[in-house]
Amino acid sequence: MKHLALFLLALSSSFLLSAQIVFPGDLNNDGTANHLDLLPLGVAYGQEGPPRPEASLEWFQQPNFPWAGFLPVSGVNLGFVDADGNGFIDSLDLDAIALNYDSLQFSSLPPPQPYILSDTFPVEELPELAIRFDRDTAGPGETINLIIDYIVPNPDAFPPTAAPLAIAFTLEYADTLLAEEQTLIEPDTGPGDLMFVAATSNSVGFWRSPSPGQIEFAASGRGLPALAGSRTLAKMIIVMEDMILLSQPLDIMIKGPLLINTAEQVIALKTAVAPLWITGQAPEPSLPAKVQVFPNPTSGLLQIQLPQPAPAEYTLFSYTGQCQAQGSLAFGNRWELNLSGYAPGLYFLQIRTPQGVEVVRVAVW
Ligand SMILES: [Ca+2]
Ligand SMILES: [Ca+2]
Repeated sequence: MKHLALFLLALSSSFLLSAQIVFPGDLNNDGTANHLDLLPLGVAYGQEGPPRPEASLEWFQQPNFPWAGFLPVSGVNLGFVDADGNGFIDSLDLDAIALNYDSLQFSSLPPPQPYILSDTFPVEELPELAIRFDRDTAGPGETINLIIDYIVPNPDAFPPTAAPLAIAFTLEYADTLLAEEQTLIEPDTGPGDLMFVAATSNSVGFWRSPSPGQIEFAASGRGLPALAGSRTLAKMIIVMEDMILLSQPLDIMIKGPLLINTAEQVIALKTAVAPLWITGQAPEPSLPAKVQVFPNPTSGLLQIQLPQPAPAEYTLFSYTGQCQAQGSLAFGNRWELNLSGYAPGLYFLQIRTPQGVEVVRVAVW
């Protein structure tokens, strides 16, 4: 009887093992490991189940015990979500996504299915994913900050059980405009409540990476609705190519945006991208406001107009550098200097203010 029980146990184990084959990093079992695999991790965060026998982070088919639980909308068994196979679903499972990024598989069991979420949580005022830049124009070789904001107009629209949890999207742009090897992504890891996957064509440490002209990004709460309110998700530091011949807009497009709540339901999302104009030549540095003097040349009173109010000191030098006159302005931003007794020639008027020193050439005739 004891032998029979053991035999039945062995039989059921092998049956259970053969009932599931996973690839570590394909947490949603859609056939590849990428940024979307962060979403199931967020939904199922903290759950426990049977560890995977002989678990490995390598990308090969691994027999597994199916877990009792499933993702609520996609129906993926949680055995897939425990990517490292240690029996716990937590941030350690991120490693399998990074290590196997962009790998493909066709032989999981059940077979891979597209990650299509058929259940939508209705909202009246849609959350927004907004891309902005720290400037309006950029020239060749210049560094720009791209900021990814996530805006929730009405946080009260979501019950705690169905509030926004995770977001994923791809940025696409003309790869001839950016020096992609210099792109850096700085996710907002300060609060510590979000997990991130950010992949660029220069991603170091990823087995594979997205194509040039694409950045794949995902952020997810750790089982908790960390996207229930507005926040900045990340800053990207991008560098323009050195050789840009034509002035043109930097067309960054947000592709495949997907926002889900803690119940794995889709929440519709608006997107917006601020304009950035790429100039074919480096733009002139913006000139600080200048001291104005007039009339110039003069044979009498010279009007001096400061770009900002006093205090200011002035010194008038001859062409050979001798001090001819000195004084200061205690209030206002305009005064007169009488040059009627000065020998004709070129003079230098030095104006010293808290903003700096400026020298203006003045001609007397
Ligand atoms: Ca996947
Ligand atoms: Ca795990």
